Amino acid sequence: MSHEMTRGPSDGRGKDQPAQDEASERIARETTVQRWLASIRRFDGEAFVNDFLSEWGRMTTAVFLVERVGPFVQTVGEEWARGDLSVAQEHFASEHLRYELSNLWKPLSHWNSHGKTLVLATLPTERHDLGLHMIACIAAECGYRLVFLGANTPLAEIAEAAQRTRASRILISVSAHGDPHRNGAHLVALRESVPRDVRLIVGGSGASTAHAGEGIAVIQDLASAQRLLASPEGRRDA
Ligand code: B12
Repeated sequence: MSHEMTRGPSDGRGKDQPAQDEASERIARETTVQRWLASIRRFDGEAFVNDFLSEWGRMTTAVFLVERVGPFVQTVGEEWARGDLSVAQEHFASEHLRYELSNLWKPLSHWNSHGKTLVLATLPTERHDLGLHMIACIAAECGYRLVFLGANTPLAEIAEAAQRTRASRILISVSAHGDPHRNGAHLVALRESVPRDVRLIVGGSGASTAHAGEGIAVIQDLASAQRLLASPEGRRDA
């Protein structure tokens, strides 16, 4: 968790204050998710985007991703799985998220054109790329130039892109869908096809500690990734 994510009252308020703050934050999170869902249900992209950007303006990007976007994506997945959200509504939500998240990280990445380079991709057959856009927002804010390959990328091409751009790290997002064994085999193959000094970082709800190994780091949450990418140590070896 970043400092902003965990900060508590420092103004001498009562001891019940943190619990109250937590409760009001939970309510704010849930009402935002419900408002966003209502816009998606009626295919009202303008209302969704206005609300999305207004929430983003109220907090740090990391907090916004963890406290707003993550819970929203989770709820979209649950409602879709229950049949309470149609395929069209889920697609509509995903398309808007991809576009808006890209708009958050792309200008920063261009601004960082002289920064260290990271390659971002999902493994073959993995079509879920929203987690990749989320980590892209964090990485761009930390000063990196991003080479975003997106979903379902052949391993050889991820490796080639990393080599050609002299990337210091490859970030891979793995969703809850997919075969962990096959993903593990892909990661080992990718690891073997890039030089040792290129770090491989794997994240997302489908990333398991079983995937970690020599030269493969597993980071499951955005806050830890932010700490790693922002730390002087991380940036020195990046
Ligand atoms: C949107 C969506 C889709 C869209 C994807 C569109 C897109 N552009 O991404 C489409 C329609 C394509 C789709 C397809 C499918 N989907 Co889908 N989908 C989702 C949904 C709602 C969001 C997926 C997503 O992007 N998650 C990724 C991020 C946002 O979440 P996360 O993995 O927890 O990542 C977090 C962190 O771990 C971190 N992180 C993520 N990546 C990285 C990387 C690094 C390096 C780091 C440090 C951190 C990090 O950031 C995130 C924020 O905290 C999920 C619901 C869910 N809860 O995820 C279902 C879900 C993943 N899908 C599911 C299914 C079943 C499918 C399909 C099989 C459906 C079908 N029958 O066709 C296909 C499979 C497609 C494929 N081959 O990949 C299931 C999987 C269940 C399971 N355990 O197998 C889910 C969980 C829905 C559900 N509740 O049942 N899906």
